[in-house]
Amino acid sequence: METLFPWLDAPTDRLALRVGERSLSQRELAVLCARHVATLGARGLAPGERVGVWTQPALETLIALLAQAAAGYVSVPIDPKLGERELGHMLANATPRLCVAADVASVTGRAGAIETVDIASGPDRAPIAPWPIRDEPALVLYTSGTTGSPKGAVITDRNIASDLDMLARAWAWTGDDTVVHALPLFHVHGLVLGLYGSMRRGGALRWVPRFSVEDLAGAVGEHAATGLTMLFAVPTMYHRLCEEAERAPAIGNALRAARLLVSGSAPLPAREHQRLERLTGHRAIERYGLTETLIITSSRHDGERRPGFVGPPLDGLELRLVDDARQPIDPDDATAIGEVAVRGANVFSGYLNNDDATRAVVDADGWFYTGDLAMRAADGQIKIVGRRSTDIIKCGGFKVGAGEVEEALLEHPAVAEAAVIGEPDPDLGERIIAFVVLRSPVEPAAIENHVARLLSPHKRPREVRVLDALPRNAMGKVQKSALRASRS
Ligand code: MCA
Ligand code: AMP
Repeated sequence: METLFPWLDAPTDRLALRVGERSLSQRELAVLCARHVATLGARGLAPGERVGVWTQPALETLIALLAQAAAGYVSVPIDPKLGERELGHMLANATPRLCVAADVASVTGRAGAIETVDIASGPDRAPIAPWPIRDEPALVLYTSGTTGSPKGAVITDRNIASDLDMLARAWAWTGDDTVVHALPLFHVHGLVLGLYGSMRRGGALRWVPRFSVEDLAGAVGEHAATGLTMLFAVPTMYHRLCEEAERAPAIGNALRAARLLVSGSAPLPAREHQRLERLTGHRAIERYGLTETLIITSSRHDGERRPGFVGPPLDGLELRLVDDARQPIDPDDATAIGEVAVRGANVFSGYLNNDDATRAVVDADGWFYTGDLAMRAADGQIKIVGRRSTDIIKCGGFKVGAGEVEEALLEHPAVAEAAVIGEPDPDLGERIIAFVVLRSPVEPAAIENHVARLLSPHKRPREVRVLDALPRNAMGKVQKSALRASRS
């Protein structure tokens, strides 16, 4: 019988998790996981049911997310910084029976009628009964589209296991590795790769709940001094690490001691890749994926790490580039651009309560269409060159739909029209810029605060520009290219 985290049946005294000064061995973690599952059971919850997890910066958050995956519960991770509009949508869509939190007091009342209880607050119980992988839901992760509210991607235990095992082969990832990261736990990168990846291999995770250059580099240096260490980070974090390492060689030296530096969630500019190598001696491993597909390409631990490329497809899935009619383009033409399509056990089972959205991205043959445009070099390396829709913005590695921000702007009584674009930014990759036409005078700061109340902090426009009119074409459609051109 295959389980997600095989060591849970026979835990040892090896380090499993560390957050700040608190650490847990596998044996201690197994006890706390069992206690958490007993807590859910005492509330009448059975495996297969959805449980909201407030992803607060505490060791307990990791315990809940691990225990629930190990015992067949469906976790719905909730960013504690969600604005009220997003939170309301998510809870109405996922309808978790219960929420759990490390610090219940700080979220009291936020989930409306849904009760929130302490993680692992029950009495000690027997170990978790081994739960076989059955291709049943394990996670609902919310991800933005071009319009409307975020969609809940349902990811199964089989999706997680298959993707993590392909990555283990690509990176020679074993139980001897400690992963260090400072990523949030409500997305694939920090949760599936960071937590579930380390735990599937039987290795350790050092989680830095709030990113700072010093804390992250310090944690890497500490673990790398005694064992194999991989750093998982988004390009914005590598950018900030490099900026500091230019001034403080200790930062570069801490990273130098790692086994692998892995970058993903957004493009790592070739220039940054080369700067990172100069400062740390490491060529970063770049990998590419989506919430719905998990990771689908990566450079290999023993292969070429070519700046500007995201490596070849992982062994074990099918990837092809297709034209506008979703027909494969000539695989031998290294200059042809096509949309990335992927098929395999890693592809999600659909969006929760949204079959139309699922049908729009998965065809009858099981191919998932990513919306990303790419070229494939003669040796199979993939280069991401853009997106089909310019209404998707990647800011600090977070995906933000322009439409969702525009809807929030339009809810402000003084805003008559709104258009949102992503503008290139050396730190964030892209920064969110809003253009508005007003029906009554108001300070741009008031509009920003209004969006901040409704949506997460990373969806807030960095700048709100007031225009007399939005540029529109003959059909009345806003010309975002003209807005973009007005900034350059
Ligand atoms: C932000 N702030 C603002 C505004 N915007 N304040 C005023 N006006 C605004 N418009 C605040 C923020 O809330 C924050 O406040 C402070 O300004 C700094 O913000 P920022 O520059 O954004 O930096 P940061 O908060 O330090 O965040 C940078 C970050 C973060 C740590 C790199 O973007 C991050 O954690 N990214 C990871 C994203 C990720 O995990 N993506 C994975 C998706 P305060 O300091 O008070 O909070 S999964 C995926 O994509 C696929 C599968 C994949 O490939 O991995
Ligand atoms: P998300 O919806 O947050 O899962 O974001 C997925 C998107 O992030 C993909 O469709 C890509 O556009 C982008 N992405 C992830 N990794 C990379 C990468 N290494 N290079 C370029 N884009 C990336």
